[in-house]
Amino acid sequence: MITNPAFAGRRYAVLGLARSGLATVRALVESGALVTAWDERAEARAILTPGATLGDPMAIDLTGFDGIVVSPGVPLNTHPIAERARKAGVPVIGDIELFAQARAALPAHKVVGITGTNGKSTTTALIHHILVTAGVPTTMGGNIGLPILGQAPLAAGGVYVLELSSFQIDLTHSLACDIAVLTNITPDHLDRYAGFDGYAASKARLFAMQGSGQVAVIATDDQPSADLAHGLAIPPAAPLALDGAFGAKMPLPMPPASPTVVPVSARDAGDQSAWPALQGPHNAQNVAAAVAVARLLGIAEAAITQGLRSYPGLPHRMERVAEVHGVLYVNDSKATNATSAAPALAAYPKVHWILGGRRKTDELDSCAPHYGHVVAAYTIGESAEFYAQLLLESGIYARNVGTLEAAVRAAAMVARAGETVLLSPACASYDQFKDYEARGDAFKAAVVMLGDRM
Ligand code: UMA
Ligand code: ADP
Repeated sequence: MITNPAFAGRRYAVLGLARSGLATVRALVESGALVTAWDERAEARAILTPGATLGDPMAIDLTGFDGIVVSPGVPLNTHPIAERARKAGVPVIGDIELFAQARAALPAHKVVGITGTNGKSTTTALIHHILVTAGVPTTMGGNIGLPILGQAPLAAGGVYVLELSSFQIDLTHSLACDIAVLTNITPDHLDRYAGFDGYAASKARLFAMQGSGQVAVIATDDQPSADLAHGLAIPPAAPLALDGAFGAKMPLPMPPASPTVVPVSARDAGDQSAWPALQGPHNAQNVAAAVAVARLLGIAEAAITQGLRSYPGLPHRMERVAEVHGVLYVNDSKATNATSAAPALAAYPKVHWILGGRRKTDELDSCAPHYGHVVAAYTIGESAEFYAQLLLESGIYARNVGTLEAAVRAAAMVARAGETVLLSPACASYDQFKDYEARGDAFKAAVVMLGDRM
């Protein structure tokens, strides 16, 4: 667990008691802080850590609190806690900000922070794997599912590899990553932001927190990412002189220095044939970013090569589940937007495509170039009818089957040997499942049932 003696005696309210909230409460209590915690779900409140007290930050007096630690899943754009905290003058922060504040008490280390719409987890896990291969003390955490405060502190010389979602960046104010990485920016999470520009600005804050001597590794394959790299690379403008009182020119403070920008591209990755778990153009982008980071950290080329070869892949990302009667079943539940479903469609020539859920956009434009690979589509969840109609209009045989189990059964009835049944939903899971992992597990369970029946 990562603790910080500087937290001792401070008062924190914690809102949200799932993975990140629980780890936060434990780390704060262990650090000697006074913690009042809450979750809207009674069952989450029931497992409160000893040493903390229960209290709803919407109901208690917030005067004197040092921070309100909010889980990334709490929608700050609509939740009234933001306004209540502002009125009380208490900062709203997340567990990553607490980690940033705890860094001073940790042995000498480096932090690599990875953000982007797609490819964050793969790039995070790949960098971590290369570091492990090279024998560097390292741990990974953040949006990848492992709260960072719950991890053991690293020995001197260690590297913390953090996957950071926009939600987590919004709750972070002082994390100056030694290396910050951007994989790409395409539309996502538009329910949480004021349009695409608001979402892109959230990603940009990770780099705004860096300073000189630190490095921004940015994949510049899409325009918004290229624009961000360009903006950082331009040297800060000379401070303007303003007319002060009595007509004197008043110098303004220099803007903070920017990090050094290292642009990378999917085109840099080279021959992918020796890396079984890193196939497809999207993984070329992830490899390019991870290799750039490894080189910046001084990792030997032999360890990088070995790491790329032996990287095992992550569950729920183009995960080969089983082959039943020559039909391959692939779980790509983590493809929660159209841009991330596109490479999965591109990867297989004859696809029975299961998609749908809580949709992020009203189009599937990035998937359209690969419609030639789709034998049939099976739509599920609250967007089932919408996407069935959209695909039918594009000339694809599509059927609203409602649930994931029904989709697996329907696809299994018609799929022929050599074809692929692919769950790559292009949507969030929250309409029918707890999260994308539960959806992927349900897919795998449905495939196992098929195997039993056949
Ligand atoms: N809650 C309230 N009041 C509210 C809203 C929520 O009390 O108004 C409670 C909920 O009941 C729940 C908790 O707050 O108990 C919300 O927790 P959470 O959704 O933040 O769940 P965690 O388990 O803490 O997971 C979070 C990240 N979740 C989200 O960003 C939605 C996890 O990212 C992350 O792995 C974890 O912290 C550890 O750092 C998951 C994710 O889906 C993987 N991320 C999104 C994505 O990748 O697209 C951004
Ligand atoms: P994230 O953590 O950002 O959601 P993951 O590495 O978990 O990203 O990959 C999620 C899905 O996005 C995968 O199923 C894959 O199909 C797709 N994907 C992975 N990397 C990229 C990338 N660089 N660009 C576009 N899509 C990607």
